[in-house]
Amino acid sequence: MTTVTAESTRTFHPLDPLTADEIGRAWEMLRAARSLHASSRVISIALHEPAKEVVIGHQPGDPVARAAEVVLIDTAAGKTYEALVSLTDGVVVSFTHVPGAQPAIVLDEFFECEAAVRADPRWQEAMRARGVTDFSLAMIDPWSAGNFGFPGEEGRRLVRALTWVRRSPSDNGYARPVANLVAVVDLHAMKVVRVEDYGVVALPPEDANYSPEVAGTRTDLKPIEIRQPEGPSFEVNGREIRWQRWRMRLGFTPREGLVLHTVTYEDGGRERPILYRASVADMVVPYGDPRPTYFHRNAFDVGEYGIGNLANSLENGCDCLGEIRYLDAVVSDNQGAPMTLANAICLHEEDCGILWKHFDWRTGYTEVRRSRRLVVSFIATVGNYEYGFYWYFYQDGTIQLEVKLTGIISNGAVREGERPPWGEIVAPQVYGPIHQHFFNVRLDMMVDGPENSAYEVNTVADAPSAENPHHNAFRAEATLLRSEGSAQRLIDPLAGRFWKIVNPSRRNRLGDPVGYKLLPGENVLPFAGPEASVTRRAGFMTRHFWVTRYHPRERYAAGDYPNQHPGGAGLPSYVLDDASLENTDLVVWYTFGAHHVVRPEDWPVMPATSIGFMLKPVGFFDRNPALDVPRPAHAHNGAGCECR
Ligand SMILES: [Cu+2]
Repeated sequence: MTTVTAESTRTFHPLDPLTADEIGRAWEMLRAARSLHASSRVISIALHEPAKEVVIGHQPGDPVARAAEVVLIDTAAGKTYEALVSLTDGVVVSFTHVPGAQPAIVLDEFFECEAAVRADPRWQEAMRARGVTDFSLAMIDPWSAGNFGFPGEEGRRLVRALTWVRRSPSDNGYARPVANLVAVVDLHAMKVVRVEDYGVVALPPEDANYSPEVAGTRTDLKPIEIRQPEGPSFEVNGREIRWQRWRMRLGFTPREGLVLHTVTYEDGGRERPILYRASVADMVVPYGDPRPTYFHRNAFDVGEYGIGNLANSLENGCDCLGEIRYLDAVVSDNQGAPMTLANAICLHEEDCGILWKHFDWRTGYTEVRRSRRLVVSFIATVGNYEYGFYWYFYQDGTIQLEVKLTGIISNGAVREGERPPWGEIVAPQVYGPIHQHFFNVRLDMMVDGPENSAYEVNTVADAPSAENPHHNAFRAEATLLRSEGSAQRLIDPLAGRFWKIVNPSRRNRLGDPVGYKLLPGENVLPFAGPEASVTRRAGFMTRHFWVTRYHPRERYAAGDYPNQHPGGAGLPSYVLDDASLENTDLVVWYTFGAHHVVRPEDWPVMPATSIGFMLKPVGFFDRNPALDVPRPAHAHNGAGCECR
C-alpha cells in the first residue's frame, strides 16, 4: 500500500533527484518489506536513473516511474545490500546481498569510530605517553584501510584511524599530529582491533590557527561589488538551467555530488546535445611515504567517502560572489531519514575577460566582446581537505571543469631536525608527505546524437622531402580509436595531443563530422609502482584518457565498491571485452592528477590550487558561435554607451 501525498503526484522529470519525501518513503517501504532492524546502516538513497531511451524520449507531462537505489549495511551480520525500490509501484523490486563489498565510510561511522578509539585503553596509554591526558581534545580521522593482504583483515569493515590533538576546543587540531600511532578499527563491531604504536614523538610546538584574531587582517582592501541590477541571465526551472544557448539539468548524488545531465547548446533553433551525463566518477590520493603511519594513506574521496554527502552549505559573498542562485541537495542520513544540504549547488555568472576582439588598424574600426561564463559549483570537505568543483559554460561552446584544492594538508609530526625524504617540513616539527590527487571524470558523450567515434590527434613534423624542402612542414594527424583496448591513452603535450569525439553521421557545412575535443590541462602519472596496492585498486589513474562503450552498470572509475577492494575493478575491468567504439554510444573517462609537493605556504591552510580540463567544439559549429554576443555596455559612465 502506498500513501499518495502532494509530493507523489507532482510532475517529475525522469532525472529529478529524489525529494526528501521520496527518500523517506523509500526507506520506510524497504524497512517494512525486509523487516530491517536497528543494526542497519544506510549508506545512500539515490535516484535510480531511468534508461537513456526513456530520458531522451521524455516529453513534459509524460508519466515518470520513480525509483530509489539504496545501499545499506547490516552491521550485525557484516553484510552489504543493494535494494531497488519502486516509489511509483510501492514495491521493493530487488534486495541483493553484495558479497565482499565495503561501501563508503559514512558520517555516523566517523563519529562512532572517534568515540570508540577515545575510549580504548591501549590508545589512551599511547596518548598519555605523549603527554596528552584530555582525550576530549583528540580528533581521530577514519582513514580508509586500503587492502594490503594483511592477515585477519579480509571480510572485516576496517579503517586505520589517525589522531591529532587540539589544544582547546576551538584550536586547529591538525596543527598537532600524533606521530607513529594507528588505531585499526572494525566499523561493524565498532571496536578497536589493535593499536599500533611505533614510538613516541613530541607534539609539534606551534599552534596553526588562521582566524583573523590570530592571523591579523590587512586594511588596504577596497570593496568590490558584483552587481546585476536586472538579475542573472540564467533561468532556473526546477532542476533545469537555461543560460545563453546552454540548457542542462542538475542532478546530485551522495557519492558524486553534482551531476550534469543532458547538456545541450541551441544552434539555429535546434537543441544540439553534447553531454548526456557528466560527473566526478572517482578520485584517489596516493601518498609517497612508505612508513607505517603513511603508506596506507590512499583516500578514494568519491568511492570511499562520498563527496555528495560531504558537500558544504555555501554562503553568498563568501563561497560565491555576485547574483547567486542556489539549489539544495537532499541525501539521506545513516538511519534512512532525508537530510537536506541547503545551498549545496551554486549558480552564478562571471565576467571572464575578453571573448574576442579585432582592431582594424587601417580604418580604426574595432569590435570587442566580453566573455561571460556560467559557473555551476559545489564544495566538499573530506576530513582535512576541501575540494571545490567548478563547471564553466562559455558563450563560444566551451565547457570547462576546474577543481580547486584547498583546506589542510595531511601531515605528521617529526623530531626536531628530522627531514624525511618523502616530503617537506611546513612548520616546526610538522611534516607534509608528497602526494598526488587523481580525479576521474566520466563524460557520457552525446555529440549531436548518441552515436559517436573517438580520435586521438597528434601533431607531427613532416620528414624533409621534395615536398618539404624548407623543413618547416608539420600537420595534425587524427587516429581513430577503434576499440576499448586501443582507447587507453596518455597525455603528450609535446605532440600537442588532444582527443576528439565526433558524430560521423552529422556534418558541418565544410563536410566534416561535427565534434568536441578534450583538451588536457596540467597532468601527471602516478609514482606508486605497478605492483602497489593503490595502483591495482585505482587502475583508472594509470591512463589519462579512456573510452568505453556505454553500459548502464559502468558508472565508477574504480568500480562500485573501492573501499578495501583488492583491485582490478572499474575501468580496467570495463575494457576487458575490448568493445568496438566506432559510431556507437561512447563514454569518455578522463583522469587528471594534481601533483603535490607541499610548501610552507600550504600551511596552516592551503591557498586554493586548481586543475582541470576543457571540452571545446571542433567543427561542431560552422563558425565562431559567439559573434552575436552584444557589444559591452560601459558600466561606469551610466550612459549605456557601447565600447567602440
Ligand atoms: Cu594535496
